[in-house]
Amino acid sequence: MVKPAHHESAEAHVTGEALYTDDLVSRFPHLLHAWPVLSPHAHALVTYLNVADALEEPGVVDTLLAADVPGEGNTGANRHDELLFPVEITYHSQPVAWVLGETLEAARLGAARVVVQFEVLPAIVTIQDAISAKSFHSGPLRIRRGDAAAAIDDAPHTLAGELSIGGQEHFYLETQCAIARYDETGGIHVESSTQHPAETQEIVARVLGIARNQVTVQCTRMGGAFGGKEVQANPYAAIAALGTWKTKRPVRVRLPRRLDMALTGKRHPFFARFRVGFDADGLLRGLDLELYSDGGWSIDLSEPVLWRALFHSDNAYLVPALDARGWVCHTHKTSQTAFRGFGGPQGMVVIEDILERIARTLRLDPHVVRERNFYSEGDVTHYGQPVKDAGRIERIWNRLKETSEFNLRRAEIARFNAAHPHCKRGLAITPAKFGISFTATFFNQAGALVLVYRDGSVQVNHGGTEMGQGLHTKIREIAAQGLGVTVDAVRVMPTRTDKVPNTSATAASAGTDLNGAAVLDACTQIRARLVPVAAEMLGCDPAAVRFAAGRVSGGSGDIDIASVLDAAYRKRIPLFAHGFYRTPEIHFDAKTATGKPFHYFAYGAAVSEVEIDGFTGAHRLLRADLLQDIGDSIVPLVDLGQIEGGFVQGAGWLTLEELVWDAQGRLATNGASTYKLPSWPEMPEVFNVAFLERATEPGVIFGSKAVGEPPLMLAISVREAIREAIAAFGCECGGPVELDSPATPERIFWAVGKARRR
Ligand code: MTE
Ligand code: LUZ
Ligand code: MOS
Repeated sequence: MVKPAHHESAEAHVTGEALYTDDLVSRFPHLLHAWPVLSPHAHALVTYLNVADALEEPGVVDTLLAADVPGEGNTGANRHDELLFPVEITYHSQPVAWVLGETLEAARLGAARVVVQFEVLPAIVTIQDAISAKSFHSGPLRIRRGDAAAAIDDAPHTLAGELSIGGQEHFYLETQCAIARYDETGGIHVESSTQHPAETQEIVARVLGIARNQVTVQCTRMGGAFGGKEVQANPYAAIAALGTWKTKRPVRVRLPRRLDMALTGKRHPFFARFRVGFDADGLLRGLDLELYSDGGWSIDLSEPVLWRALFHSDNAYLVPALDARGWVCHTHKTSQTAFRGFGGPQGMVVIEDILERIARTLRLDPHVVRERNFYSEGDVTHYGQPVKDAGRIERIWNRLKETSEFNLRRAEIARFNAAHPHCKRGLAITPAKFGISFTATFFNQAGALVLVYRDGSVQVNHGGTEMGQGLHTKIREIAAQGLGVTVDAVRVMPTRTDKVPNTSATAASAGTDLNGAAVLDACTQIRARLVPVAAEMLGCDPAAVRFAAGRVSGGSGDIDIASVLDAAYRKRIPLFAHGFYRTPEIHFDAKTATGKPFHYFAYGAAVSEVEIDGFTGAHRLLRADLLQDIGDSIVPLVDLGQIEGGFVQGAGWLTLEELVWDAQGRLATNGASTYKLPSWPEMPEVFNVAFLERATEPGVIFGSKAVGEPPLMLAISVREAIREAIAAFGCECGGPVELDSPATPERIFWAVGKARRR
């Protein structure tokens, strides 16, 4: 029996031996700790700043201010709109200055003694206020197909509505962290918990005003990232590097939880407004959609996030005429950023919300209206991309309905609900289609550097970062198969900018697709060089040479790969290679909003069953059945973990996790005590996960498919099951269930009351 491969660091994770950035602190003597001076206002001008008192604090070594920046004091990756030392404060708790101390405590006490005066300005805190004030970073972004207004006006039925969707805190277990020092040759070395070491290197070089070749960034692994470290690791790496530049000593920045939550961006809250036209069968005719995202104080990744929301406002459905427009609101809040799904989940929640409203208006079952609107083979999306493998949507749907006993359980639940006036169950099935590739086409490239030693052991360097998702585990499998060595012979090295340059963020679920293909490219080159050497040693035809698990065979011979490597070395054949991959055939024109932005789609579906208590609005997730298309899995146990974790994280976003900002723009939910995360009691009592069978994906590494983000959107079934249960409190006469997200007990309680009054 083949031993199921598990995460390469699983033992180290659970024994505590796995090293994260902050664990390296003890390796750097004379290290200084940095602490920020925070603004107590969301919008204000800094009128006076004096650090003299702070420097009197015992243990305080230095401070960092705008005048200390040798390069450009701006960490905004694209628009250069993030001053490291702002004169105008644009969100609550924004750092004004940093204090360096021999101990964290000294730095903290020093920061408290920095004197800052502010002129307070009015703050825009909500999306609604931003819309009224026309306070936008961007917009409208627009994707259109056909004449949506005419299609809606001509439709037999129309509906209009609104929906608010809350944001989400990443709550990675390891908060933002960086340690900078001078390296042995006078360059700046930064250990950073970053998904994008090349960009962290770029920003550090920018702030210090030096060339990128003077900066090395390394990421050993992250204790979770979920998009939160796609760009937002950069400013903390820059502060650490600036501190090192000024003091010539190693400097550590690590945000404790409270600061991480107050300072760093989250999933974008959205507000949607729609008008939809449909026929008596519930078939969509036209949709007019406005999406407003809350971008916070800087643009960050808000534009591509909004694009992805617009791309996914169809989910798995054919919308014959669609006019989708989006704006990024500029508010005085944290700068919202990438978060698993990257705007896709928000777009998909909106269309699923609309389909339920259509179904209940027509007194049809929501699942029937959903399946009637599915894409079929040959359809194209509103941005002009053919929906390849559209047939998989229905295949997954029908299979899951069977395995989850959907129809049988619907009948049981109807009986349960009839017998329980104050407690209702709901069952819902929802599909998910998620586009794989960075929508900014140029990001879809990757590099690798594979080093083979004469004893048959291997070091693999690639541009991807490990955040718990198992990328290194998959890369190890790929390299082992690609070279024909055992998995144990392969060591995946920490990600470093001096091994592979100009890399993309590990994001968009494409880590394995991109880096895996680059690694395979390098392995294939090395193997091709070994074939003639092995053929000569084995006395066989080169075409007959096989490499597997550290052995090389051909004809009747079978030898150790180390002997082939040694012979190749003596023939002066290089035993290392760099690999490269670029995703073929993708393109997108933002001006016309058409193209083929995605290499392929990842499909899935989920059935969720919930029970809600009419007195309290509390809900329980009784059972979840998921079916995800992951192609031919490279490491099934890792993929299973991704599907379970993604689903639970999505359910948390849609039902438990609520960000509350007060009227002054202060985040009131800045710790685990006030921000409710999913935990054991919130796990589904029955949890069945299956992979779609016969699902090889041609044109992707080993026929596999991306899995990191897509399962999160299966959690929309939980929200829809809750709406089913709420509807069950009402009469047969139907009517849409209006429910803003997240579906907290409070919102469910009020929605139940509304349903009961009908
Ligand atoms: N899984 C774990 N354990 N930790 C994470 O931080 N991030 C998710 C997903 N799964 C994440 C995770 C996000 S947002 C993405 S884009 C992908 O992993 C990135 O990795 P991949 O491209 O290698 O799948
Ligand atoms: N990051 C990005 C992403 O820069 N572009 C994307 O399209 C994307 N998609 C998902 C997650 N991160
Ligand atoms: Mo993931 S949101 O692409 O880092």
